[in-house]
Amino acid sequence: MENSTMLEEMALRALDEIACSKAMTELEEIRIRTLGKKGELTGALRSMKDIPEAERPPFGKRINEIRDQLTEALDKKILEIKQADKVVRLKEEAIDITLPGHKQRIGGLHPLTRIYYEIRDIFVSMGFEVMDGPEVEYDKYNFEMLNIPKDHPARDMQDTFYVSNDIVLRTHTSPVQIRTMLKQDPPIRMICPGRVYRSDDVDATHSPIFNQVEGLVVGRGISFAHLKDTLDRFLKEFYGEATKTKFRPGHFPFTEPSAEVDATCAKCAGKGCGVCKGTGMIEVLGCGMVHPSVLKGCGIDPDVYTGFAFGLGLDRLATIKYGITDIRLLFENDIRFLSQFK
Ligand code: 2U9
Repeated sequence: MENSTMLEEMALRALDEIACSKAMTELEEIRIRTLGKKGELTGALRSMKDIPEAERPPFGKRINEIRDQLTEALDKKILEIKQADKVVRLKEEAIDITLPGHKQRIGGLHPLTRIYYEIRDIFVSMGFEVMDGPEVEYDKYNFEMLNIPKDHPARDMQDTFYVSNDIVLRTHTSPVQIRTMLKQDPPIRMICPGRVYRSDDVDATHSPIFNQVEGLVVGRGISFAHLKDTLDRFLKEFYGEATKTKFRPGHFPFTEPSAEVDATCAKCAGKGCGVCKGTGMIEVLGCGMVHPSVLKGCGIDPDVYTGFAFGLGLDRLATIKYGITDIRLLFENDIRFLSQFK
């Protein structure tokens, strides 16, 4: 067959194949076969020497035209395939943003933490500082320096967890006040929150681990009137402005005089209910003027300075405030219980 006819046929076939191809690999094969160094067009160029000289220029020109035509067709097809690939890829990678998202479960504060924060904020607003101390404590700080001698019933083996002869798990947060008075001169205005330990059997109202907030104010001329007004103010802030308070005589080894304080029952507003056993009042804290020998033991002259202290049980306040009938719920971390406090 004549060279020029073969060239035209080759060109038509190649163009047809380019038009029909669906993949980059196919196009690459066609490119190598037609335009490559050992390809069909190079072959045609070489065959020029076999044709009459007069026919060579138009034949050569035609080869160049076909090279341009094939290059153009290949480039165009490459672009088309790339675009088609992109459409497929975008389709595959598409994210359905109309799907509903996963709902995040947002936690809440533990009821004890909530109550503590409320109490802390009230005292901080009155100028009290928050102090911390160890839960494993010297017998000396937990008992001795608080006027609790060796034969006092509060030191009974049944009440206290002894770590060794002179080290205990603190039975109240009072040693934090002792530590503060030992290292800080009056005036002192502090609260100390924290976990305390007593060797109690567990039941609906008792736990060997519970939580207290205690407070201490020491300064010149601090009197029972300061104590009464501070705690009355605190209880009105905590339970509501309508709350009434009653200070009854009490007894603690570390305070003299001492008092136990009742507040209007928040559940029935003083009318009498199950929570307050019909009395309309409920015992919420203990307090008193710091015993002179406690001040003295901490290097504070009781003839110059006086002070008052108070203590409250957080767990008890939480059960009263939220109507919780079993203290164990506060320690079991059952999500069905906790999720009610959001
Ligand atoms: C120092 C001096 C005095 C702290 C006080 C109470 C009264 C009190 C109880 C409340 C309920 C303990 O958790 S509870 O069972 N506490 O009634 N606490 S006065 O007196 C102090 C503390 C430290 C140096």
